[in-house]
Amino acid sequence: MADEVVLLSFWPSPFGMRVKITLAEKGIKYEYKEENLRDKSPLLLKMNPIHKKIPVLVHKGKPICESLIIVQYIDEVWKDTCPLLASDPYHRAQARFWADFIDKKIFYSGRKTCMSKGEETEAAKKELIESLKVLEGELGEKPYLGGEKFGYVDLCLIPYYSWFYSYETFGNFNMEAECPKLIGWAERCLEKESVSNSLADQQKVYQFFGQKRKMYGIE
Ligand code: GS8
Repeated sequence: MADEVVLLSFWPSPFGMRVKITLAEKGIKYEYKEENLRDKSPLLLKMNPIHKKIPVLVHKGKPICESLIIVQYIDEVWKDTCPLLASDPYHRAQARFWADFIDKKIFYSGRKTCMSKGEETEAAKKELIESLKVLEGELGEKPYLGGEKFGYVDLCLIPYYSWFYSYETFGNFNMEAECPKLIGWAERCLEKESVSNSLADQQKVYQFFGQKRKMYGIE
């Protein structure tokens, strides 16, 4: 029911996009509330008083915070439709390892690539490309990071596709030349409506970073 599930998010956030994909995969109807992170709503402050960050899922009035925890919560509560984590404990542990790797390695180096200049950009870009290549190695010849079908690790990483154009433009490199298999994987993921309908537009994200760079005097 629409009034049972509410998502508080901010459109360019890869963390928020993860939750949108998960809700779409499960076919869950929900109310979406866009947050202004410069003027956070009383609801966000009430629902996530510790970190005051999006995304927050509010289910039957109760908040769940942190994107990976939200995705796992949804997978556990709506367990009969389209399971995202494997049932085998070892495979679950492996998937959690890679999600953790993505959180530690991709977000910050990617953001720095878009929000810095000179040597700082070069260092961030190097870390970003190295980490993406590690993920490409993990993908190997499989269609998805989750194996034969789209799963938890795929939905953790694919939101960064929305940032790829910004990475290569601000970082001055070519994603497809550096990580061709990852681009093939991203295109495969995008064939799914749950993904294509949930991702932010690459050009819009680029404009968003452009504005932020002006605001922070990086240009
Ligand atoms: C990260 C959420 C986050 O950084 C998760 O949900 O997985 N580990 C968390 N959210 C950012 C927006 S995305 O850059 C946020 O809400 N920032 C607001 C602030 O820091 O004030």
